[in-house]
Amino acid sequence: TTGQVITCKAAVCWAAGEELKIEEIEVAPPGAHEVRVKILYTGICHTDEYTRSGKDPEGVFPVVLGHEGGGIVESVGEGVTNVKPGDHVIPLYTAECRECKFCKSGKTNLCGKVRATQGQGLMPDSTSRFKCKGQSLFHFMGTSTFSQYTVVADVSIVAVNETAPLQRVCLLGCGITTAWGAVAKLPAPGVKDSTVAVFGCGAIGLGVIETARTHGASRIIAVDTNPNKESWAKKFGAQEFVNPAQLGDKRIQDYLIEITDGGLDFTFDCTGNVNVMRAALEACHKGWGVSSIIGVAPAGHEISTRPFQLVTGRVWRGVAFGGVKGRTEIPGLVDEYLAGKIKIDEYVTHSRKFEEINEGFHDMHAGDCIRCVVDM
Ligand code: NAD
Ligand code: AHE
Ligand code: ZN
Repeated sequence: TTGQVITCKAAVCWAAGEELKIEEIEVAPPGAHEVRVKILYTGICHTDEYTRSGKDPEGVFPVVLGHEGGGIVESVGEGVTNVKPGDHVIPLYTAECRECKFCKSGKTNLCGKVRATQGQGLMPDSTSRFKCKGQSLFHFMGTSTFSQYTVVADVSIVAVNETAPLQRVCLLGCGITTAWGAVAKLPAPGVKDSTVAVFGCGAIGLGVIETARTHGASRIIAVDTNPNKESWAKKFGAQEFVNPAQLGDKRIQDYLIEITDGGLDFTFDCTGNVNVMRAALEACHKGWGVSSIIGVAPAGHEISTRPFQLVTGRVWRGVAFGGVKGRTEIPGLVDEYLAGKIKIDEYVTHSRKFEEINEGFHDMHAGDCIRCVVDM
């Protein structure tokens, strides 16, 4: 069966730094090994704002942003076997082909199959499925969930339990999974009986705090320059909160080393600020402290520290999508949410209609928003 072009609404970012504009767009049918999805809900992640603002070196425009979505399969192209029309699905910005060198290594969740074209804003055949006013639009992160219909590669989608509310489990498409995996997938024994400091208490940082708590961390210190985040951090399981802006001349890393008898076992950067990344590394305990970078830094920004910090046994690492293999692991995370073992509802502070998506971006800047879910 040859599919038809679908006309629907999408939020288009025409140029870096511009607000999104709701436009009527045309969405081509899925090609071979592609899936067309009706997106019902999408979260807004700080990474969408990062690319919209022009700070992403991979940013291309005009583009349909969005990567934290939930929807229903509308149609599938030739050769698709992992999902079928009607399935409830979560698009995956980290694909899982199970065939490439990365997937077969057993060492990483990064997949090589579609990443190159994904980074160029294109489908795997190097073309786009989106058109607006006769002009081609770029895809984003292989997902483009800010459209009522999107097309994704079959390796970039997973079906989940249909009884799960998509307005909640869409957040497993990025933020909550990222945070969960960054902690839960550390090599054993992980954070059990260990001290942890979390820099940045947005959805990512709060998810790290929550997962550190459920995985038996003995002490969790939250760090944020926004004083309103103290109650949030404590609600999710931090015992202590430090505002680095209130330490006078003292550097945050020196303060943390002082109050922890030499530094933390584990630290996490959930800000994307390279100075914070340095502080998080240097707040680690000599000999064994491990610092994970989760935040995404603007184009041109680089990290630095004295190599002596690493020579003396601290480890600097980073993690994308929590190290999670989406097709294999997301269905289980959805079931854990349904069983009450993973929080999602608690992160949703704002809900917006599609027409108000720009307000959703403004909500993020206001500082009292953890996650905004947009009803498409
Ligand atoms: P957010 O903006 O909601 O949260 C960031 C928090 O950091 C805010 O509470 C802010 O007050 C705090 N902060 C800012 N500057 C600080 C400083 N100097 N010291 C301490 N705290 C500071 O963002 P989010 O959605 O939680 O995302 C956090 C970061 O993670 C972003 O950079 C995002 O792009 C990135 N991210 C990465 C992945 C991945 O796979 N690696 C996945 C999702 C998000
Ligand atoms: N395009 C940026 C890199 C952005 C980045 O690091 N993205 C994370 C996910 S952030 C989700 O909110 C990621 O998955 N990275 C691994 C990958 O393959 O992109 C740049 O600097 O070019
Ligand atoms: Zn994200």
